[in-house]
Amino acid sequence: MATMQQDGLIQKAQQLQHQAVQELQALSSVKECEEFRVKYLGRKGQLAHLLDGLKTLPPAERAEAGRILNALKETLTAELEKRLTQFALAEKEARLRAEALDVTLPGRRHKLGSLHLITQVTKELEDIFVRLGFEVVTGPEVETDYYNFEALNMPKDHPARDDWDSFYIEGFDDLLLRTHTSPVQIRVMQHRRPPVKVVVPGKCFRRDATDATHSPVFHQIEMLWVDRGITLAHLKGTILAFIEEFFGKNFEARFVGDYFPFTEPSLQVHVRRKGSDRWLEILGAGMVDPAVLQEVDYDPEEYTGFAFGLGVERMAMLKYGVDDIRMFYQNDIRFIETF
Ligand code: FA5
Repeated sequence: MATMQQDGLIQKAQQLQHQAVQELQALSSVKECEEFRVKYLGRKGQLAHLLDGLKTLPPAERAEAGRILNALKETLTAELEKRLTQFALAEKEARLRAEALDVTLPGRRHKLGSLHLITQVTKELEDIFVRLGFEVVTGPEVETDYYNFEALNMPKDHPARDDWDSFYIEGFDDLLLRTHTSPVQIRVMQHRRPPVKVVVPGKCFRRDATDATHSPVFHQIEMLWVDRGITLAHLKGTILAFIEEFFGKNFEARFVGDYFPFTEPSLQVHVRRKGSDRWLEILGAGMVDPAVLQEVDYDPEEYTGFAFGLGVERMAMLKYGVDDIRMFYQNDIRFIETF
């Protein structure tokens, strides 16, 4: 027969069970399950509180009351675990659903950049010259007066210097931004004996008025071939070969007499699309002047050579039908994307 005290405890246990089962059914998340566990099954929870009450029972009754409370604890724990597993599973599924990739969505396109047309044309020309047996070398953009003028047969008072007016480096009378790639001819020949067969791509700078065919910064490719027995025929043959290779058969070239202090004889080359009435000057050329060969200790009786310097922008303008050189530098994306 149950005593009063035991009755009280069992009654409380039943109330607790009733309330807990109701709450269990209302649980809706893992978090709420955790709160439930603390409230009922935790160290300071309601069940622990009832278990504490066992101490107040007479020893003979404790066993029975303890069994009831332990059974309740087991029931609540098992139910809670069941709910917890359900929610954990549901929450995992929801998370996976949220993270799922929709592989049917169209991808985001990344725009691929490309080389600037001037760089493309420079590379294309370098490739042609390399196939013709030339080696690519480069030189400094800031030059001394000696390499830019003096060694190229243009002493200080030479009037031809006026054609190549440049930008001088403040505080250094002797230093300027090179006006052409020809100074690299001297730099190469000073360090090598013939045969010399090089091409020199690079930037040049001039105080030229800007117009449709002139820019104060532009690109040249210099070509130099010095060896025994080089003649004007080699010069013409090489120029015609690379022009045909670069432009194809729809263009034609003409040679026109010119003057450069560092070549003798000198000439310039014009190119036009067949059928067009507009020629464009693309390069200056000539046989290396004996005075230049002597400057680098080559014997002009033994060696001869030819050189030319072509304007890369002009080549690109002709081939790709660009009417104004300024288009290359304005960075208009519609123009850049065309090539
Ligand atoms: C020279 O610069 C000589 N050094 C070329 C040379 C080399 C002659 C070796 C003989 C032997 P010129 O100033 O003509 O020459 O320039 C050569 C080419 O560079 C021109 O035909 C033109 O295509 C290009 N060019 C010259 N100035 C400009 C400029 N301001 N803007 C764009 N292109 C230019």
